[in-house]
Amino acid sequence: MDFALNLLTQVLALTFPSPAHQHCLSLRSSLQLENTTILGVSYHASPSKLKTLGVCQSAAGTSVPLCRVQFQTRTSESSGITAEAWLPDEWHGRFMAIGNGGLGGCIDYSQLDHGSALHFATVGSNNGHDGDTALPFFNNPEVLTDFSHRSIHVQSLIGKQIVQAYYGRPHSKSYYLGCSTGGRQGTQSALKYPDEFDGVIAGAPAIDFTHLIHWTGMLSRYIGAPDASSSPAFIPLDLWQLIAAELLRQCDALDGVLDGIIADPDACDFRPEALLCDGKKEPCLTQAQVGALRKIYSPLYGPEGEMWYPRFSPGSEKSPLLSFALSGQFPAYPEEWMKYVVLNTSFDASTYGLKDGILIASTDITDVATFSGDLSAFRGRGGKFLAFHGTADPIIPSGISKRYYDLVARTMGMPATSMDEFYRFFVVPGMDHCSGAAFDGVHHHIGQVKSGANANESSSHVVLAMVDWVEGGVAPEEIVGRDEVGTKRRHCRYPRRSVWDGEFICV
Ligand SMILES: [Ca+2]
Repeated sequence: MDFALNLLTQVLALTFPSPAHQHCLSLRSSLQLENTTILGVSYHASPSKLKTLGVCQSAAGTSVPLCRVQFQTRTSESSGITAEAWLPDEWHGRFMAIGNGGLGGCIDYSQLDHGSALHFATVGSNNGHDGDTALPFFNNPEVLTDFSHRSIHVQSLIGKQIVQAYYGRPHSKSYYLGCSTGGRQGTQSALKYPDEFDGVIAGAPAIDFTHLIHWTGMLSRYIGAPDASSSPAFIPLDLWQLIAAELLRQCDALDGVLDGIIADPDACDFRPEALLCDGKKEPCLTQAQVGALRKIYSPLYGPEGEMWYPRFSPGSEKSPLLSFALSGQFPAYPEEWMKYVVLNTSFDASTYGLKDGILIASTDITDVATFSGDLSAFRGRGGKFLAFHGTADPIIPSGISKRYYDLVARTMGMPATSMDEFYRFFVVPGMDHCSGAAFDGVHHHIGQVKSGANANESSSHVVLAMVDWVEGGVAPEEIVGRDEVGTKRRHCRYPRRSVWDGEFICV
């Protein structure tokens, strides 16, 4: 019966398309956009499974009635982006651009769905190349430029024109939502294209990117990659459970409550010596393994002793993403960066070290680093910046978001009370990279991704909180996170910290 009804609905829709449907399809012939080819226009009245563009995933889903526009825009003689605009029937007048992850190259379909379900006209692109790889950067700085900063700019420029053409009026306010590389892209947009967005939400940003790439390689080298099996410092992945338990023993209570979460990793002065083999306890760590841990849990410094990158975040050891840099294999990101961006085609991971970090930083011709502290133009046009970062993130430590906040405050000469006016950073205790958690019972739903646990009030939803801030002048004091069963926990804005006093409070 359902099937017959469904079929009837589809036949009727094809025979008698609704005005929204007809208007959507008319974009095929009416859209005239600079340097742009329209790849496809389709209308989806009910939740649909879609065939995707690119190589990252084969299918995606819509959840609200919308018009889908797929397009390609040239960004130079030798580069271009592939992008999609999802234009919901129930549009609240707002534009949203979404970012990418890793080495880019994947349209984030789940966030297109998230944005359009929140009634934003939402646009995402492939970041200028297909696939999560640095290979397309090889001998093509224009493709690297798209990755560094241009793809979000161009997808927004064209996306806003599509919005105007479809709805017959321009958007009211423009927003950006991204995490990881997406967090870096949002930060870069605020720095380089300050007029593009009224509100930027930057999660777990891959800022100070050149040092991040180097740090990822060094983490791996500390335990002996790529010849880990013969390295005395190698720590097999199953031994990390022991390290995680010892870290909790030493640091869980520092925030006032034994809950399996180290709310403030900065306060944790980990002493791995406690796990040294002494002939009595098993399992245990050798002197070489303890030495590797000391390096992993210390910041990374440059040749002059200058701070390059924060340390691995204590409390993130149970994450499934731990193996990203600490499997014993040399990680793909620094290896590809050395080969295809630094152009060291005879790259040898077994000699990777400081010299490579210097090379990565000194060959950054497109400013992929994204680590300027001058957001004055963005602030001057009334832009709002909302950052969030989980403390159990083993790929990008939350220390980098603190470091950036401090850099902006110092560069612009602003105390925290003035920073609050345009830049708020929320630390999310126990959250893994961008979302999720390494173990149960953690509050990690703050509206950054579409989830059944999202509440529809702005106090617990970063996107709605940003809308209130930009359009209502109501800045978020704290963000309330939720777990799968809806239990709440308050997440504090930096530099305040979350501590237990019968309940979680921000001090
Ligand atoms: Ca705790």
